[in-house]
Parts: sequence; structure tokens; C-alpha cells
Amino acid sequence: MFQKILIANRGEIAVRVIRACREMGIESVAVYSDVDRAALHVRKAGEAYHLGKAAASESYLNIEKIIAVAKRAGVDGIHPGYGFLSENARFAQACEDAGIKFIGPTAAAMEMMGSKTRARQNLLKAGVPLVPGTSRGVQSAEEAARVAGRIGFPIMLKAAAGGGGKGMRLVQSASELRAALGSAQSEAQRAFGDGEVYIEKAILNPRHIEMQVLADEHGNTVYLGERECSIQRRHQKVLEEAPSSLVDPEMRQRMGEVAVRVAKAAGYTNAGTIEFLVDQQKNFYFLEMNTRLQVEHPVTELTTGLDLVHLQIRIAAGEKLPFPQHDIKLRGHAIECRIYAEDPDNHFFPSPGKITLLLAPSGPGIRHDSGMYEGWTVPIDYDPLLAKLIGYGTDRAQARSRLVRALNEYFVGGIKTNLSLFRGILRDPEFAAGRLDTGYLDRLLARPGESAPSGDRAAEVAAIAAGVFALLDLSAASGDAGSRKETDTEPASNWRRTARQEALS
Ligand code: MV4
Repeated sequence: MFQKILIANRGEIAVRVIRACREMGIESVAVYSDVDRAALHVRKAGEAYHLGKAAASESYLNIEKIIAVAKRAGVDGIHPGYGFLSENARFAQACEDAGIKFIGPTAAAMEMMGSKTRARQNLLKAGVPLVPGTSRGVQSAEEAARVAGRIGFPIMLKAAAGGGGKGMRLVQSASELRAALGSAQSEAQRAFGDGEVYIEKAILNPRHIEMQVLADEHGNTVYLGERECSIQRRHQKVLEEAPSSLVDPEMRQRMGEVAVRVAKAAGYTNAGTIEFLVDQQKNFYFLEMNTRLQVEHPVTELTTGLDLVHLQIRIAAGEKLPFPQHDIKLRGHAIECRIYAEDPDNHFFPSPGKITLLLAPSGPGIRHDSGMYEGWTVPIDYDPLLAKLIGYGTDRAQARSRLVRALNEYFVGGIKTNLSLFRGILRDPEFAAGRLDTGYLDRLLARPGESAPSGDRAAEVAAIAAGVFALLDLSAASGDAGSRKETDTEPASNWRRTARQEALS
């Protein structure tokens, strides 16, 4: 087993991995940039080392600096979290070259999945269902037109090196093809340094459903059930749940067995996710594989009772999976909300700044994985994910009602958050009925009066009242209202405070 693990990440996921290390008796090492000196992951780790400037290239994306710190701190493992270097094959290789175990798949498995055309070539041979299309880059508009003639419009042009929608174009007819191909190729070249673009038949209004797998280094691979991730905005997931309301046990088994086949074809080890597009006839097609622990892993943890980070660490230490497939039992339902520092009333613009007041929810069936604390300043430099709020229950209705209750307890003062968006989603009858696809959120936001939180007045008033109470409490305790006045939402004038205290006494 590992003695000491460096977490090459920040925010809630770094805290999540540090917690697993503590539970397992492993020492933890945090790294941080200039703007993260006071971040929660730095406070929670056993040791912390400065990397450099805020820019990710000088800090969380800097392979040389991270390996140097890892050697100095004497770690025997590195956990990459998600994002940053987590799917970087060069980083996995650099860890191995330094004699440090990368807690994730091998560089070779990452490389195979890093190119979608390469993945399609290998998976076609393995009998994995793929969206009809090409498995190599198209060379010319004429070739693209021939392929489109065979599979039929509409088609998707996709960057082989891409993911998350970059370099992707929906093409409705032959007349648009040449221009779309040119712009997709140049966007791919700019974004990934690789202009290769291939073709898939477009699936209209698909659902995005993904399957979690775990593979040890002894040839054992299992699936842990699916997550429904159709609620997205601009290719950013917003809310995820397990299980999917579309998937029955028979479909789950078929999807799970395909996912295991994908993992085995890639020589995959550790935790991974196979993404599928599901069409309106419930046909599912391999989309891509994510070779990392994902943001939404908690919904799988809650419905399987397993700790995915513990298992990642045990697998990387060379242990065998401690259970066979038939021992994995799914129970209950979990829904995750991604809480971002962004303003849903102003185009979801980022909203950095100081958190002046934080009332975090808890209680039955609630898990809150957070990277923030009261008094901390959210930097503008990184992804604005603050925390994940996960509701769990014996069924979907209970998970939903607990989450609604918890959202109404939740208050973040000083910055804007997207909490109100979740109040809107969770009370929507379409969501409650499980009628979801990847167009769901855009349709909800386009509905008049639905984009704003104001439909939920009672919750807003309760949240504001909770904020006022907590402020009064704080200023009474410190005996110094004046020290907070620059950043608080309420002006700290004496007459107002006195009036409130009188009203409350
Ligand atoms: C597709 C598709 C329809 N047909 N491929 C978007 C991000 C990238 N990972 C794959 N994406 C899509 N690929 C074919 N052949 C529709 C999407 C898509 C999408 C997929 C998953 C979740 C949300 C989405 C939103 C818009 C488009």
C-alpha cells in the first residue's frame, strides 16, 4: 500500500482524494498556485507545496514542477483527480519514469482513447456498437460527400482529438458540407494541434448515459451501473443521476457488458467511464471513454455503496478487485447538482469573489462535496465548480425531495451561484417524470419565466432570512460589525443592526 500520495489537483476533488487518504492511513500532499494559498485542499492535506503562478501552465498543468515536488516530498503515488493532467498520457509516463505510481490507467490505454478514430478502429474489431460513420479522418469534401451519401444526412463532423463538442459540426445537407468540414478542421487544428476530422451519423435528441467500470491489474473488470448525464449546457454537465430512468435491468446488463468489452479492448486498468449516446429507440452507441475519475462519481458511490477513490488506490497498489460482478448490487437513487460560481440571471457568467456567508445543507440523504469555506475568495482563474450537492433516497422521488429540501437550506453569500437553476429543474414536471434528453436544459431555459429563480419566492425569502440571521449572529459574536462592511451584502450601519436585533429579541 502507498505511504504518501500527491494530489495533482485543487478544489473539491482534491479534498475528496485527501479524505480517502486519511481514511486509509496514507499521508497526503497538496500542491497549489499563487491564488490557491488559502484554498481548502491546502488546509486539509498533511503537507502542501507551492507550484507557481495562477496560470495552469505554471501550476496544475506543469508536469515538470509537479514531478519535482513529488520527488521532494517523497511520495510513492500521484492522484490526478479530473481535468488538468488527469487524461494526459505524457504525465502518466512522466510519473512512471520517476518511479511514482500514477493512480489511473496506463499511458498506452489513455493514448488509445485519446484519438477517437483510433478508438473506433479498435472497438469495431471488438464488436462494440458504434454510431455509423468513418474510423479515419476524411481527406476531402468529396470523400465526406460520398460517406454522407451512404449513411444519410444529418451527419456530425467530429475532431478525432476532440471531446466536449470542440471541432464538432452538425451538417444538415450536402450544400453545407464543404464549408463545415473546413471550419471543423481548422478549429480542431487550433484547439488540439491536430486537424483530423471524421464523420458520424447524427443522432437527434440523444440521451447521454455513461457506464462506470473498474479494472484491476490482474485482468478483472466489472461495471458499476450507469449515470444519466443528459442535463447539460454547452457540453457542460449540470445535473447527473443514477440509475437512469430509461435503463431497465436487461439494458443495464447489455450496456455494462459492452463497457467491459471496451475496457478490455483498451487494456484498461483502474476507474474509467464509457459514454454512450442513446437514441429514441433505446439503441445505444459508444461515444467516448473517459480515462479518469469523474466529477459525477458520487452518484455511483451512493447507489453501489462502494468508495471509488479507495478502490482506485487499492487497484493502483496492485490489489485484486475485492468483489466479482454478481456481488455488485444497486440500491436506491442519487442525484447530483454541480454548484458553480456563476450567475444564472446573467448568461451564466463566472462570479468570483469572497464568500461572506456559507450555510451548507446536511441531514438525511444529503452529501456535500465542497472545496469552499466561508471567508475564502473564489479565484477567477479556474473552472468555477464550488461544490457538489448530492441527494440520495430509496427511490428517485425521495432523492428529489431531499435535494429540494437541501437546496432551500443552502445559502452562499457574497458571490452568485447557480443554486436557483437547480430549484427550477427539480420542480419541473418534465424532470420529475424523467423525460430527459440532451436538449432538455436549453428547452427549460427558453421557457418564459423559467430561466429566473423568481418562480420560487418562498425559497428565496427563506434563504435571505437565513442569511440575515447568520449575519446578525456573526456580528454579535465578534462585537465588530464594521470589519465586515466592504464585502457583506448588507451595509453595516448601526441603526439597521439595532433595529434588527430589537425585532428579533
Ligand atoms: C453526437 C451527437 C449526435 N450524434 N454524435 C457532444 C459532445 C461530444 N462529447 C459528443 N456530442 C454529441 N455527439 C452524434 N453522432 C450529439 C452530441 C451532443 C451531446 C452529447 C452528449 C451530451 C450533450 C450533447 C449536447 C449536444 C450534442
